[in-house]
Amino acid sequence: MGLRDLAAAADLEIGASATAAELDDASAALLGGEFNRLATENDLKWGAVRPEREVFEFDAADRLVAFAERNDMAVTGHALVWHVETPDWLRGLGADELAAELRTHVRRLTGRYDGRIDTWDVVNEAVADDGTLRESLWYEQLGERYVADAFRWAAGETDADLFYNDYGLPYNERKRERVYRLLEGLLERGVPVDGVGLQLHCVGVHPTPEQLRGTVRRFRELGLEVRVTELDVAYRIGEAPEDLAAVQAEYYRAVVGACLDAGVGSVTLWGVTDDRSWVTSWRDYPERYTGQPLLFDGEGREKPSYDAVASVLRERGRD
Ligand code: 9MR
Repeated sequence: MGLRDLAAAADLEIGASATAAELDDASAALLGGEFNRLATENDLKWGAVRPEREVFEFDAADRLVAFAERNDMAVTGHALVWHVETPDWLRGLGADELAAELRTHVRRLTGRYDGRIDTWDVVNEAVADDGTLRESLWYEQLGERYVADAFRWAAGETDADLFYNDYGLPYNERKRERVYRLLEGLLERGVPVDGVGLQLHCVGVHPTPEQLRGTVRRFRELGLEVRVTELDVAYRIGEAPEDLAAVQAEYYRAVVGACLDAGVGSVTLWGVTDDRSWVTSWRDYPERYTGQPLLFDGEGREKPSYDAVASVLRERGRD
């Protein structure tokens, strides 16, 4: 039995991110066979969809969504507002024009895929590591209101679940509490937020199962759904265990177990095979970090981490 069937029996969704370019790779069979959620890793970012002000480029995202439908996978659209991947032409705009472009963008994307993309990362990484609102193009020009506006505009066009997505929340208390207050404020004002996504790039910092459970509990106090949206596991060189594959597998087991304990209903890996992971193209790799952060190696072979995830799902699955 593959991961998606084991996960379903444990009441968990198991996802992976992908780009349209990977649909031509051998790993596409793993994506469709092992996972039941697909997150659009790059193809719905501003830089991909809006290379020019007048251009909307949907071919790649359309291919991903069609692939997901053929393989009976749910789709997460990632991401409507982020401080990265903002095309240069956005920088020349004044506040009113920028707000109008954001509104057009959010409405166009959510409307186009209504009924096909069931979850959107509406706002990604709006809070900085020091617990202040991140000084992005969006914040500097539009102020905090861009966050509420983006959720409201999305809700106007789609029935999809609307998520706030961020990294570092289980171990960075200042950031977590600022995100909590941000979301609490939005909910008090009736802004349509459905959930919070914990990215969980465990690259160097590995939150404990207790930190993870505590963070899930904290956000569930707000009545929000909590998902793990971008999971991968790497180590700082120098701190990396000798038996990397075995230690990584144990950590995966602990994380997925903690998710199930805490009532997380959806866990998404940030990629399928190690060779295509963002970690292997990251500027600090390979000087500072080990690679191989995922469940399948570059040849598409199942790693000990795959077996660990499968076994924890099997243990928790219904009879
Ligand atoms: O994995 C993504 C990589 O291929 C892109 O080059 C990069 C910049 O767009 O974004 C990576 O994904 C990021 C995600 O969109 C937001 N959270 C952090 C992810 C890893 O950097």
